[in-house]
Amino acid sequence: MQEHYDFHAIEAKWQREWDRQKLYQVTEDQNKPKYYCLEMFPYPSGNLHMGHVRNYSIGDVIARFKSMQGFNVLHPMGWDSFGLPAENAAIKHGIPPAKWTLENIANMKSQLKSMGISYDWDREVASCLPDYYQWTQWLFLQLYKHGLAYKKKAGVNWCPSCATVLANEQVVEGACERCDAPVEKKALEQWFFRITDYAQELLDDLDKLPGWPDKVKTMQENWIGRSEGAEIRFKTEISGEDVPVFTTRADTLFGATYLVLAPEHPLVEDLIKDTEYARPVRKFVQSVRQMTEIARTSTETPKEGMFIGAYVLNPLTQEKIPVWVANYVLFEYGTGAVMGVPAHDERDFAFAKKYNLPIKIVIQPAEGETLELANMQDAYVEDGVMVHSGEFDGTGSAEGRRKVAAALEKKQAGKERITYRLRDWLISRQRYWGAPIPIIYCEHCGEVPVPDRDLPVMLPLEVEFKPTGESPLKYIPEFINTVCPVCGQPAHRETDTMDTFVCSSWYFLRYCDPRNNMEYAAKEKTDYWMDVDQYIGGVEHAILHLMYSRFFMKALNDFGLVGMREPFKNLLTQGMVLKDGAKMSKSKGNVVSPEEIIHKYGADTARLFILFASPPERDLEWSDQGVEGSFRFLRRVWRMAYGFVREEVKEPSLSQGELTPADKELRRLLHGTIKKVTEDIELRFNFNTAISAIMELVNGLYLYKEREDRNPALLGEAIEKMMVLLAPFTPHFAEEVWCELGHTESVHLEPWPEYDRNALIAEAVEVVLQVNGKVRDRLTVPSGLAPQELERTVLAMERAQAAIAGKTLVKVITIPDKLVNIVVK
Ligand code: ANZ
Ligand code: ZN
Repeated sequence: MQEHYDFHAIEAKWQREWDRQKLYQVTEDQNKPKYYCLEMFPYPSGNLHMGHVRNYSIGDVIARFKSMQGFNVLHPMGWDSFGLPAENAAIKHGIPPAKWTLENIANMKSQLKSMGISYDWDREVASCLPDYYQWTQWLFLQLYKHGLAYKKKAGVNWCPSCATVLANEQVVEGACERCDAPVEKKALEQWFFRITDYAQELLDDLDKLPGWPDKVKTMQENWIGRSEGAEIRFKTEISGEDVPVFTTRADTLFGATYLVLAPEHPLVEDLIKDTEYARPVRKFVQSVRQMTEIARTSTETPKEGMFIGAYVLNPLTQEKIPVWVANYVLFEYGTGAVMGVPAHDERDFAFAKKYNLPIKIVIQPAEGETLELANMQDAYVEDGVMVHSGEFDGTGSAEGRRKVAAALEKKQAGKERITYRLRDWLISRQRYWGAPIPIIYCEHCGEVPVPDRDLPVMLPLEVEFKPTGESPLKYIPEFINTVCPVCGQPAHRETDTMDTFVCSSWYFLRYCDPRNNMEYAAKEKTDYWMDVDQYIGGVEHAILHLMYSRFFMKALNDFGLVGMREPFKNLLTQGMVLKDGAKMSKSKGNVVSPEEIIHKYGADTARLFILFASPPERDLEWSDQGVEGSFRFLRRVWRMAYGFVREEVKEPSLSQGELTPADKELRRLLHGTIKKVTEDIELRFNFNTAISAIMELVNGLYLYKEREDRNPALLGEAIEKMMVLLAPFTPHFAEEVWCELGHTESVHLEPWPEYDRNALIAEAVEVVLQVNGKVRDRLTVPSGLAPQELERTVLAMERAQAAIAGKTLVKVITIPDKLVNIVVK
């Protein structure tokens, strides 16, 4: 063994060796319990950042620990490698997206390898490669065939100057990120997945995920946005057409003084056609369409609206109320129309004040002051008692909602209804670097799915990015022109590609069977490995990625392709890596590069620091001293091991009977550490406290090592066990020392140590109990108790209590491990 801890040589050597031994390769093994440990696969931006390092270090501890506990652990890695940055790089630097992406993957892979993570690299997948996206396309077709993928016109962000569709992220304060032109909404044919079919189940099943953080479940719940209310159908005064509105407050129906249609509502045009309102309303509608949804729903945005010259009738009172259009009503939510109840809704109140619409109080507080119009400054939005509501007067709000809905239902003018905020998932992108949507358009046969045998629809690699802002696919005749699979006539391909969230909604299934070229994944393999036992990633994916993956799982289960309906049993969302209190980011210039740290201290030090500095869910403050401290700790352990290997003769273990009190104390420390580390990892993922327990063990070992009467066998056993405990955290270091201790098999194949319960119990001794100097009894107590501890222990014992019963305690004299003398009066 070398005196110097040469982490460079050690880490490189073991990485090679593990690769050679295929140490982390797994196959299905029915005789072992499985454990699927998964970290969110990264976008190959080119370089690992500390957030990645943290994510993968956490995952690696769990994977290694579970494997040592005897589980058959699946721990894969891959690349979420379609997406816009590759196209931007192509436009900027003229490098083809495929080349740019594959080079980045190669670079990040070698960085990942230098961290010594226990991935089964044979299962690596890249979503941008045909052997992967073939199955993304196949899954699209499965959804299509089951009616879950469909096309419809939808409003998209449109930059008129670039003549292109923009993603929401590319709209900065209502303007195009690239050219600053104001962004418009434009209706284009788009592809959707019908995730709303699963809205209720996606909500209900959150209750079946006790292993998910509550905050993530709450975010999903809010995103789904279930709202209970009623649909109420007003009728247009002249044509008698139905105008349904969605409301959560059917109890306020008698207070509706106007009705608002979303500007996009098709009825608007019907009602204004050939009237004097046509021109100004169209102009207004146009201006609202240009606003983004965020701007429209923001409380900051002034509410704007316009009377459109038509009236509707209240279904219960037949009262005639005016119809308006306004920016604050969204077409995509509910029915795209609302009844305006200014007295009981904040927005309606502001709107009515602004446009001088009547305000009618129809709910009074159950207790306290009665509302009066004259001094109302705000809407009264609480529940209360219905007034000015005909037969419903005196009814409480909650009951009133049900009764009004029932009355409407009788008249066939409404019913109770549940609405969700969740919308269908818009998956088409007018982009090049994504999985082509496998659809063909034929003049005779219409929309034709590409037959399975013709998959994948290959993404052409030789492309030119023209400054039109449109997808280059539109300019590649060889791509567009094809023949119809049904009639054999010339036809053309869909040029839209899929949202990259589609690729990442099923990658965890592909890992179960990554090289299968007959199926997306064999069911017997997904049956063995799924669900993911532990998923680890950033909270930024708490909504979309996790929701989409859950949707996929449910749909695939309905198609009979997988055996379960939820993909991720347990979820750990790790905190951010901060420097000087702010998130590490290029724009803030406070980035510490993992490569540099690994170069300077080695991967084990980097991992140890990150795992020690804070528990996984919390944010982690970067500290150069902390890194230095972790490095010093490893050197200290190294010196201990080195001293042992050099100086001590290895002897067979001694039997318990021959152990000195110091030996026993060391065993107590060792087994206490095993217990603590095991529980900290297993029950709480508290790697920081697990590591500090190991640090205390090292201190104890140093003290023990100084003793003349030290027992080398015991010391050796403790150092060995410590390497096993360190193996998940600092895998190269532990492996090297383990090897130097004479082992020929990897420490990572070692079973996780069990602690010895008996070793935890302190040894017992007999002490003499005296009362006023006279021997009364002999008592058995744990050895090594300090004087006050001994006093407390003895006084609590029944036999001591009996000896002093009825007397007054004066004082207690103790001699540790020997005697307790109680002085009484
Ligand atoms: C009348 C009313 C009276 C309302 C009242 C509220 C209070 P949540 O809980 O978010 O579902 N609304 C319905 N559809 C809308 C749309 N497309 N765009 C904008 N607003 C819409 O809220 C439902 C309430 O939001 C509905 O209940 C409706 O206003 C409004 F005292 O109807 B309410
Ligand atoms: Zn055809």
